[in-house]
Amino acid sequence: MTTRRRYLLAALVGVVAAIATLGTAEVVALFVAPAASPLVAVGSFVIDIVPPWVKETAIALFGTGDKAALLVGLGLLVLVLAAVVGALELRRPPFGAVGLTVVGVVATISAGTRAEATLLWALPTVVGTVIGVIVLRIGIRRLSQWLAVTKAASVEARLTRRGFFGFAGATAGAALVAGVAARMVNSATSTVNAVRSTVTLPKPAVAAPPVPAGASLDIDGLYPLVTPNADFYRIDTAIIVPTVNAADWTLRIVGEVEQEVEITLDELLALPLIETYATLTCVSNEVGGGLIGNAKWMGYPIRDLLARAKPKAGADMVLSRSVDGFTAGTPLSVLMEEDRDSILAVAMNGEPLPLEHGYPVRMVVPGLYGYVSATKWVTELKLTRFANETAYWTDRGWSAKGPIKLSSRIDVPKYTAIVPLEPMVIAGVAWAQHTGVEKVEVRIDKGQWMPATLAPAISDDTWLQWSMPWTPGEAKVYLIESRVTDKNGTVQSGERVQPPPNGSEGWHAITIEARA
Ligand SMILES: Nc1nc2c(c(=O)[nH]1)N[C@H]1C(S)=C(S)[C@@H](COP(=O)(O)O)O[C@H]1N2
Ligand SMILES: [Mo]
Repeated sequence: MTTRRRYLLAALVGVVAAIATLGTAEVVALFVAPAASPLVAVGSFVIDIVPPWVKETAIALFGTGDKAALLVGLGLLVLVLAAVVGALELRRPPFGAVGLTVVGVVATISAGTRAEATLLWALPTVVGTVIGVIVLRIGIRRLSQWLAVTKAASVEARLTRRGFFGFAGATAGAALVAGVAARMVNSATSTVNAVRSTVTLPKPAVAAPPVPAGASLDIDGLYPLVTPNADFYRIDTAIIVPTVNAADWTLRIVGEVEQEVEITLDELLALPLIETYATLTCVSNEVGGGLIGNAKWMGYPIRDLLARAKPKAGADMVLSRSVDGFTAGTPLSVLMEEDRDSILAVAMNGEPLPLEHGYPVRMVVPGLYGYVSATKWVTELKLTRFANETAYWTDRGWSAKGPIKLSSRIDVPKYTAIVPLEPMVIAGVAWAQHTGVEKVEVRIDKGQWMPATLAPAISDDTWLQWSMPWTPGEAKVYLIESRVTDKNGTVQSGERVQPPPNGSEGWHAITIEARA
């Protein structure tokens, strides 16, 4: 084989390694952030660092195609670098791999300079580069095995040749398919995020009551009273967060109604919206678990929209459906209650819903577990009957109706903490949505229940924080438990119950050690 041909083949391996790098990075970016893709991050970096005259020339040359031109330019650069890396690896291993690593590090650093970047943003490029190096090493080894066979017509030559092309073809093919698919999802997510960031929310017609003074205790380790969106638990069946084009979004009310109703997002936003705080809880939350969060929601009362559709007598369930096919069955009677803020929410803590939490519209029903009420990316409400229909989780063994069970959690001290023999505070949260918390008690080593001090709740639909001063008397291990009583007088049961089929029960219990 001619030297030229050898290097062309080595360059081909370099290109396959580059495809593997970028394809892998796009797939990892799916799980990190779409803008953490090296293509996007390095492209944005280049736009930021080039001197103004280059930008002006690019715009003069390519007009509005300047971004496309930049991407084509970057693509060509990648091709050339890839070819060089492949050739280098054939001639002087492992310098090709070293070269690829250097390019990866440069791309990682430039991605890290983005304003929104977090440490996680390094992940797509780093993982991509590692995979690229592995592909490069294996590819060049296969090529060398083939090149080492001196008799061109031998069986061995045919086998090693096949091995080489098989590896290169399969790797490039798989990386291309996965990479292109991931790129499409990433760019859809970026587009929807861009649209979301231009949304101006209307002022609510009815603002949420102010958070009472003293509702938020200043205790280290206690979770915030209002959960920041970025920390809010996320539970759904979507492998990829659905991207909904707000301009096309509509909600249809169908089924057993006198009058089918369809509403666009602009129409929904023009209605008098209400703000309300509600603590969402997942039925899968274990005693003491974190699948619970409290936010300020803004939206339109579902009962007012249902009133337009005029549900027929006999309908007792609203089956809500999401763009991704998820369904939840909510009792119609609960949604119609005048004193319950069941809403079609468009905002969470003063921002349009984050994509993961249902952008552009989701349901929020205070007092019911998420799986029977909190449909995200909702597009349809169907009036029907519990006797006729089931929903996503009820088909999988969970109860048809899911009122949230009262519970309490100890956040401070952390379980297994080691504390000094000094005055300290025990603190946590307690909830009994839509009924309200009356009392929280704490007991140590199964002694007397002692009342905790309650911080004021924002409303009966939210959790509240509680605390109790305590001083460990001696150096030993302590068991601390808490229980809540709601305003109906129901006391949280100490009997341990697993989440299926309708929510966990039992007292949260932690052990800590006091040391002299
Ligand atoms: N479309 C859709 N909506 C959904 C779900 C889902 O899987 N798909 N999960 C539900 C469940 S089980 C819960 S607990 C809440 C969680 O809402 P969050 O992710 O905003 O915390 O969403 C509900 N809405
Ligand atoms: Mo859930």
